[in-house]
Amino acid sequence: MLFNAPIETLPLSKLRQLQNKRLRHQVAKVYEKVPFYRQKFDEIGLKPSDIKGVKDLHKLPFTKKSDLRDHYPFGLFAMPKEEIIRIHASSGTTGKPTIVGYSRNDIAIFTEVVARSLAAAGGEKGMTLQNAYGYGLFTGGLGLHYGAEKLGMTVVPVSGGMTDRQFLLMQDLQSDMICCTPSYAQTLAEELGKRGISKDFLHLKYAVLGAEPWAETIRQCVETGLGVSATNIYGLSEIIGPGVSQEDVEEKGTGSYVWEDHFFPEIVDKDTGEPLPEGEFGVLVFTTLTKEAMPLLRYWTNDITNIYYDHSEKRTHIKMGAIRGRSDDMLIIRGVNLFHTQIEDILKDIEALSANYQLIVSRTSAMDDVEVKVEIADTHKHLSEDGQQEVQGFFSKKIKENIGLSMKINILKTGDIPRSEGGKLSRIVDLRKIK
Ligand code: DLL
Repeated sequence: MLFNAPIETLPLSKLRQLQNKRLRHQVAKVYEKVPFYRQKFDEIGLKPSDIKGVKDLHKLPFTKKSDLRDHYPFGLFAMPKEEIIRIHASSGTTGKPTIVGYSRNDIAIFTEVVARSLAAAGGEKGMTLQNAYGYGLFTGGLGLHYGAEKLGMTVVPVSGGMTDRQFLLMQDLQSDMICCTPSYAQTLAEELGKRGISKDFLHLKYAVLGAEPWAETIRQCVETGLGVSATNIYGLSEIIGPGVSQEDVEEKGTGSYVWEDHFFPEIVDKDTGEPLPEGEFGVLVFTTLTKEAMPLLRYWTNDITNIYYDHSEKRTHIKMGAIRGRSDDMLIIRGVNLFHTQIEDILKDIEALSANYQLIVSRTSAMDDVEVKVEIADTHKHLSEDGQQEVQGFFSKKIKENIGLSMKINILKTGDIPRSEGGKLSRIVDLRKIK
């Protein structure tokens, strides 16, 4: 179903006109309001009036996650604090999160794009949505919540985890749609079977899955296990949250529509930054066209995919393929973004442990597991068993508190983490295969 047919089917020439107008306005505004951008423009001798439309985007510099970090927390905001009505956050490369802010109008846009997404996924007014994305600083919970309400769905804000509760509510409230990470949907599918609950007792028809990479085998497992039709929802906090793009339930496997009247996508070469032709794989870059509180020009997502028009009858907007990987070392563990530097940040305050560590990521059943191998500090090499247990417990608690994930800790003797030939210690060993 189309939530906003006039926009979703706007002829491409009209869509371009709208994007060009919005871009000119956005560029002028960031130049005026955000010293970071003004300085960047001035450095390369670029004037806002040089940007006439999206064909001039390549003239603009990229914005990267490190720029957000360097201007933490509010340095890239284009509005005074009184106009900001909500804050969300995602993981940063250091212990500090990446902060994003929304004006009242930004929240209205967020709500609109999620409503469009849920309608494309099969949602309709009157249906019940079980929202199993985490509520809080993560954009998933509240993002889906507001969009579903706008569409007229009955939202059950159960948040993530608590599998028994999920099944109870699903049956008693007759939820029509569930949204959660694909790995959690897979867990639900497997647990349902284990508990001997027949999917005939469920009323579920649709699942809206995102926040981490997934692929066709997971789709099959979830669809068969829960008796649903599962579609992809993509997004990132810096651009708005979930609802940057969404797959249509009747066009599964052909890519996700990017709501390009608000978020203009480009694909660029990961090494040179040069724009790539339609269909080629590279780094996905977004320019926000309407964001007020924290507008971003050419934001480098680090996600690798491609974009293409498939000239489907339904909508005119461009589609993006599934995310094939990332061009940085961000891991996504059970939907939570993780940089290994966050572990480093915790480690540097624990005297008994050295800075030699390695994260081993694996997937048993549907869930991701992380083991942290860390070598004991030279100064503590004679630490007793009990002492080591205590350090292990403390480290594990700090990880849970700061990152929100439980990890297995393994303390080793100096030199016990294998080095490669050059003596290099790989920080990440990712044993997961996402098919
Ligand atoms: O994950 C927003 C979201 C919430 C999307 C709920 C979908 C559903 P962040 O925490 O900022 O935002 O993480 C953004 O997650 O750059 C991708 O690497 C990854 N990601 C998000 N959706 C997908 C997806 C939310 N459908 C980062 N497929 C992005 C693959 C995804 N990766």
